Amino acid sequence: RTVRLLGAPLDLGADRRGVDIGPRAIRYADIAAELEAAGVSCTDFGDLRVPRLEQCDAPDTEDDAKYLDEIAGVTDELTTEVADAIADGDVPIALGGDHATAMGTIRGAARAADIGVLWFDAHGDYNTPNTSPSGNVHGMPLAAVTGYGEFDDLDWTATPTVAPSNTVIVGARRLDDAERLALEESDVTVFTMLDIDERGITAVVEDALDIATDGVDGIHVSLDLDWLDPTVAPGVGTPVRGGVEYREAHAALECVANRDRDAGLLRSADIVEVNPILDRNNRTAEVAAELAASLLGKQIA
Ligand code: DIR
Ligand code: MN
Ligand code: MN
Ligand code: MN
Repeated sequence: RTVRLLGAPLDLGADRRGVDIGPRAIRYADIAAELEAAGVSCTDFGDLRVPRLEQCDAPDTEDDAKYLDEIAGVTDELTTEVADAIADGDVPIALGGDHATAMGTIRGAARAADIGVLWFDAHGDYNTPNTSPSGNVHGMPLAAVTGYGEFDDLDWTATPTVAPSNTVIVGARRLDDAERLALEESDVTVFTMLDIDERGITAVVEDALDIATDGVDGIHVSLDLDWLDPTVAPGVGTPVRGGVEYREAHAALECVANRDRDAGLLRSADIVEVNPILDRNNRTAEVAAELAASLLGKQIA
């Protein structure tokens, strides 16, 4: 098995600058060596071209989805790259960049097969241009790929790319009000931190896997580093206290890997929101690289 790394130095979807350096930081943390230690070979296809924020027209203050056009261009290219990687038999991992990246990876993976999605995040990322309090597109990708809400000019959002009933958020602890209501109305499953507290991470992830894989051919794993507690992963733009601990994170991804080993489920992944400017000694990128290895089957013993 070969992982194909695709750098997506996208920072147009988030407010805090620096997340565009994330792909580099994850490479410096030696994700390739971590994966090879997991027995997986790794090829690096370099970075997608992303317009620099300074080159873009400034959004006006009323803009309800800032830089959506530019982001759409980048994610369209990522869609093609991801679909190509899967067609070649590789497992593409997109290195973000902000979480808007996932619109590209998920669409690419969904071209080849019906997939479910596991969304590891403190947030729901289920805002739409109409509900978003921030106008930041990184808070919207899950709505876009499940076909919820109106995204001007993103024609592909008119139909679901993945079924909401195969979409599961794990570790949520900060949802915006309208976002929470929309998730309740939807068929998306949300496991909060309280679910993890009460039942333990592995029981929750096993349930999430049952839901995500029901009736589909494979899964996409989307890992926002702010899923982890900020003491473990400080280098993120929107930290929220009370996240999963280091060992819980590994256990979660090991559960996914175990299911994958039995059933060959993992189609693609993204590892996003690593912001080296806000990090301490590249710690968050190191955690990201280690978690990638767990996802691809690295075992402690
Ligand atoms: C917030 C932040 N809900 C928004 N979202 C983040 O801007 O829509 N997602 N940070 O990971
Ligand atoms: Mn996110
Ligand atoms: Mn988040
Ligand atoms: Mn529901």
